[in-house]
Amino acid sequence: MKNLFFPLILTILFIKSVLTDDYPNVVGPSAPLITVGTAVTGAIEVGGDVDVFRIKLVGGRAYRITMEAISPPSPGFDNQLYLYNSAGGQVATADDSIGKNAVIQYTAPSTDYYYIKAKAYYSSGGTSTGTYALAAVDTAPCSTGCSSKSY
Ligand SMILES: [Ca+2]
Ligand SMILES: [Ca+2]
Repeated sequence: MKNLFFPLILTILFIKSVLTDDYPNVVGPSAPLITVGTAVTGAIEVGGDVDVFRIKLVGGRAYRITMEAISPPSPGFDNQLYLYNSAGGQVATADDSIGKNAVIQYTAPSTDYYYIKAKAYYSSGGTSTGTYALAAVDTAPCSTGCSSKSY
């Protein structure tokens, strides 16, 4: 019986953490709607968690979408952002844009809903959980030290 105890506890902890995930993992209309200019906070509760948000962007406007670790970030919390169009196609991604924080610079080609996926680099054994602030702003160009790539 002893040998079953720890796997059981770990399973219960895992299920509990999955059940308390703050935002859905799926890119689709069920993702909670956030608005440009209003920051939200969330958590990567377990390694491999992703949190998906829905946002309306206006065609021709440039946006800066930032995922920033909330101080103090757990060591190794390396956040990453993905941006998808309304059809679920990936249009931009960012990693290590400012330190370990992710910043996407994106000019929306059309007025539509887009999806933002927040996650952390995940490798088994690594520390990949933490809390973050996520915000999209209609913006001026990124200040120095930013990078992102678009597809
Ligand atoms: Ca989460
Ligand atoms: Ca999630």
